[in-house]
Amino acid sequence: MVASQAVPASAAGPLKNTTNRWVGSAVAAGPLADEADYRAVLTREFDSVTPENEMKWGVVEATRGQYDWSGADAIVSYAKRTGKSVRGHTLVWHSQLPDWVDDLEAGELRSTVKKHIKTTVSRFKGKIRAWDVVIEAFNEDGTRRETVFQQKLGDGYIAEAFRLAHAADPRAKLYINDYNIEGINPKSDAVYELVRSLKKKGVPIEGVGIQTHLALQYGFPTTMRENIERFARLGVDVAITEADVRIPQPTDAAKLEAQADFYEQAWDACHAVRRCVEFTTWGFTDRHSWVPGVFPGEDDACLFDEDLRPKPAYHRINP
Ligand code: 9MR
Repeated sequence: MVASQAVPASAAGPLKNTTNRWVGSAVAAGPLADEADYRAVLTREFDSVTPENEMKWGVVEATRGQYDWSGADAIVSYAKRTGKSVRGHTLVWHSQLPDWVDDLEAGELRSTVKKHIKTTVSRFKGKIRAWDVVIEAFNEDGTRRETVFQQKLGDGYIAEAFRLAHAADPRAKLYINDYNIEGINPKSDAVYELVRSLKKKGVPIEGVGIQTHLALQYGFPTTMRENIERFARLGVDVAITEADVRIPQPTDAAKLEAQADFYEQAWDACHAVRRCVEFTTWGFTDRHSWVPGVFPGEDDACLFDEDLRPKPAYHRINP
């Protein structure tokens, strides 16, 4: 099969060797274990991995007090074997929460979040380059999302999460992370203001993760570079953490070129700013992608097709 061949997809060499940024992908433990061709392309092209679901609270502690680290451990040990960096994902998120967390009253929720952060971060201490500590905390209009954490713990839950994560692994780079904050808009303004105030208070926040889930029909966020620059000026790193570009079906050659334009613009926006240190995609093959399940009628968002052949977008960023 084309995909398992040892030669890189580009004459220039693998994607990871073309830049001094981390080049990552979200990884799922299932195909990593079961599909040799998936593993081969991942190993060849990327130098960082983000567990797509395997470190989420709902996965590691679905039943209170009973931990399942099998998927997370498998990905972290793959990374060690193959010399890859790991981005930890994610500690405090309103989605994929275990059911039992919803019913806790404030005091117990606070101590439970504390235990969750301490347990998870300590377990992988020294093995995680960067953690997505809090993700998706804002609404599109820049107000705080009314999550269980916001409602019961109040505004301070974010600073608290960063302090706890830092105590558990002082060397991991700690990030806040969100989607639809690629360009300058009310939501990215809110993240900007939050980072500024946390830095001022001495909260250990070191990065902003810009997910970069894009879709052809919404156009490219043209202020992306400017936005990355303003975050960098606050004295934090920036990472592109979940890039993909959805195509309204059916896919054709023109749409694949348009997708390549989007990837190239996002790649260039990151590379224009010294403090943009990572470009991670949310999966690398259309064979396994969250997109069609969540956006019916949209698909083919990744750099490689279902047969692991590089698409025009790949060749655009690695000519
Ligand atoms: O790709 C992930 C998918 O497999 C899960 O079912 C989903 C659960 O909500 O989460 C997806 O990943 C999300 C990520 O963790 C946070 N940002 C948005 C991603 C896409 O939904």
